[in-house]
Amino acid sequence: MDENKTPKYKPKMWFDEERPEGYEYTPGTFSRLPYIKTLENVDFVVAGIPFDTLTSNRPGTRFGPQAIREAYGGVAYEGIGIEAFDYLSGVDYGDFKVINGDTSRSFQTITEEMSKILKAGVVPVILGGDHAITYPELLAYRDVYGPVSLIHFDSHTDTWGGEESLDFPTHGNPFRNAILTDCLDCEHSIQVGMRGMMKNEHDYDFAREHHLEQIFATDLHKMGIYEAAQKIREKVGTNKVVVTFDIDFVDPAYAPGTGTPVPGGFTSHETLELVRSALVGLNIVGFDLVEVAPNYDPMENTQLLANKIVCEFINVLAANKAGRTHYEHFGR
Ligand SMILES: [Mn+2]
Repeated sequence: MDENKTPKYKPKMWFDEERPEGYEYTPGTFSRLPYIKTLENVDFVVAGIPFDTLTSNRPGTRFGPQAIREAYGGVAYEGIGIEAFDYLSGVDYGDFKVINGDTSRSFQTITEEMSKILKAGVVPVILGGDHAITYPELLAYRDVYGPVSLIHFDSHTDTWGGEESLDFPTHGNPFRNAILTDCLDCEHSIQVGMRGMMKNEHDYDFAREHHLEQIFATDLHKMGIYEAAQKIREKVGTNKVVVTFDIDFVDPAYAPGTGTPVPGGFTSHETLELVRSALVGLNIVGFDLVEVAPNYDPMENTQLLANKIVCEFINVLAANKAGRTHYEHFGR
């Protein structure tokens, strides 16, 4: 982020009196940010990728981005304890023009759009979409930054598939494909929350062969949030890091609106506290939050929590820009 950027774009409420031109309150944007497709004078953009063609189980994440936007929570002071828009400027960048059913063109669009954002020095905050989208995102990170560290919250490893996985991307193999195409610095990456859909013990072999550390859900429950946060921070160090968050990391009691839910996960509070304590102070170059399928949650709790997690991503960026090195409640 460019320290010299003047904060310019921030949420506007209907009752705000000052409304510079082009700054009208726009309904249905993320956190009531202005909907402007610009990379000028912004630290981050929120963008949707409504693509769910590569879902293996129950579809519906193409409806995720707008559902997350409309589950309005707003970027709040509590938690990290920062007024994010004192430090940041951001916009709702709209959705990437993906075409469900056309994977190759959609992937190309995702990589091109991501590259534009990254080359402008802007942090993308992506709303998915199924997890397949993270692979073409990571191709853009690789092209701009070289191999990056990854912090991957999920109940699944998403490293499935065999020799043919590059020809047959799914939402179950984005990280296999990212590793096969040298997108990741595996020695400084970590997967957290794994518990789902293992066919047998060999499902973890690929990650282990590539020295990709995993914290399983059972171990995370035992060690607790703060010890896990410390492990994540030590793993990543000062590397450039991409954060990818599959909503099914959270227990389906709190987030049932997803295609492949797995019981035995984490509460809303544990999730938010882990995000805050793990991420503040890291050299984060981008986020995505994927796999919200609002059609399986008529109560809208899933999309509300997803909205809150994304708000915390933005608070982390603000804390980083403010020069904070860690989350102040960490370990207390
Ligand atoms: Mn998953």
